[in-house]
Amino acid sequence: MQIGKTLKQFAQEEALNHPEIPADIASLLDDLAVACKYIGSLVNRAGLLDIRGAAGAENVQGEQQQKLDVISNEAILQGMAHTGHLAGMGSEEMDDPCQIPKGARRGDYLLLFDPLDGSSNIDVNISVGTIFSVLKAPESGRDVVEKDFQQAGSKQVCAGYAVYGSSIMLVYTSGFGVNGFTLDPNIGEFILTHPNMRVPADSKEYAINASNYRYWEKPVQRYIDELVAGKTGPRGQDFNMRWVGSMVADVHRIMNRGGTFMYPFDTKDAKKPGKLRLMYEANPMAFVIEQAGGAATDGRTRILDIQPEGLHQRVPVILGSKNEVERVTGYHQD
Ligand code: P6P
Repeated sequence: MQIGKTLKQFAQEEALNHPEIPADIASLLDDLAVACKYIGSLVNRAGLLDIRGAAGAENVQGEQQQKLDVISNEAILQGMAHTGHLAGMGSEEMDDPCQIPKGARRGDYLLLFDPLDGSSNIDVNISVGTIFSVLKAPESGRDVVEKDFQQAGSKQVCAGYAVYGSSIMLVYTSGFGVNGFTLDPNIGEFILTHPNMRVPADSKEYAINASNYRYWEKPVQRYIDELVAGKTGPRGQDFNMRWVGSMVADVHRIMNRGGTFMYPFDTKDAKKPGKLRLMYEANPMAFVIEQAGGAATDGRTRILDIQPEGLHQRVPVILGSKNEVERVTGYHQD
């Protein structure tokens, strides 16, 4: 009976084998994992503690904050502020960047995160997650400004997610493949259980909120029409659809068995070209998906090539099995 390789042991070894990975990323991940374990413990007890439901405030996105959104946000801010790794943080739940407190040692990295993605699912016991992205700070030793975060996703040093589901897992990449770790609650460690995760290039499964059909662009309507037509249409085979309403859950399924996740451009709200946020949802998930052999675009442009214009910028997202994502992009070019 073996314990298995812990997240920190794996990340340290990965940095030794790949000098391009900064050595302190292992410790940053290990510190972040503590916050994720704490969040997971609350999510799994939400019904027993008075932490379900709305917090009674809106976040910068204009969305109803759930109590656990606020608690999870605080857990990461407090858990990471004094680690000495960070120059600053950016969160879905906060309008402005978060400074490292006076007296705390500042580090070289910027941490961006969605502390609890899909939180509206908590009250109905559906998987939710934390999404994170690590960038190098342009300068250290000073307060951060929003412009410091506006780096293309291709500049990410590390990115990944924790999924609070039937088990708690943490999946990340530092640019040399993707590896998944399962929390062993008996010892409180994330153990390597899914080495070298890969996304198959082809798949018969797709995820999209089909109720938005009438708001999509024609190329997306065409693509989905063909999937729905199945073997009676030009694709000549049947497809299956899933939509969890929690990006982390849908992406984790794709990381395990392939498929596509789509939140395409829609005309539902002229102010929002897409629902998902570039810096702490699309970019980290695109990095993970690409590192596992998949693809991620906004329908036309590779997500990781998009030059950000703001901390909370939204983008359309089409990601997953490479051949399917490229088909959608091709239809936009027809
Ligand atoms: P809809 C959760 O709010 C989220 O940002 C993603 O996790 C999820 O994929 C999407 O929105 C669900 O959006 O419009 O189907 O509720």
